Amino acid sequence: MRVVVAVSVLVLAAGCGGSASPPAASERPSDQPAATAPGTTARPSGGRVARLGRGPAPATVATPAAPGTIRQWASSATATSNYGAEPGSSWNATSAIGAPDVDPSCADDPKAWASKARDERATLTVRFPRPVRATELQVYQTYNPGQVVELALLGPDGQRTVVYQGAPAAPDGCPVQGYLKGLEVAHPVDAVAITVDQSVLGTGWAEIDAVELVGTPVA
Ligand SMILES: [Ca+2]
Repeated sequence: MRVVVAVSVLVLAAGCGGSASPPAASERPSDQPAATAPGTTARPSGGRVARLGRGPAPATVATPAAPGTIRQWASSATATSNYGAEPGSSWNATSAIGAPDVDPSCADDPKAWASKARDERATLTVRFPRPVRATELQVYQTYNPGQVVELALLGPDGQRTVVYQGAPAAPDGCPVQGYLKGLEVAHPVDAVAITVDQSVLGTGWAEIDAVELVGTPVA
């Protein structure tokens, strides 16, 4: 694995709104309250990975891509663990496909991915239509954020580059857009693996609404 990464990672917090929608089963993710406690962001492990900090307001994230780059939402998704087992079902990995449909709400919402258990470590892998030289990544965390512990960029030929590692840490507010900018990865990227560790904070399900990849298309 050849790794070249120059990153600044930021976690940005927006206002918390909305509450969980209906369902009743006691097992569902809504058993857990939204994370509200302020806290510092995670620290990187190793020198080559990202630095976490506070970011600008969400509105600034919607800026157009730089000339020559494209912005894409995930077009398919799988996970090592899913609250909803079948693709298309509530809280299945497929809930992370496409543009955000939970954000800007902070809510326990079946339109975001959640793992089967509320206290496990699990990985969501999202794929994108076009391989790019990745420059930027956005991860929309819409319930109990701050539990992403690893971000890896994957290439079409099996490449894998870890661009962020850090311990869980409760952020200032919810939802949170975790983002990486200034990425420099030595291979094309067409997928991202997002690992959450829900065994530390005790806040329950970390739900991911959407993932956006920015970069220059690879011919
Ligand atoms: Ca979604």
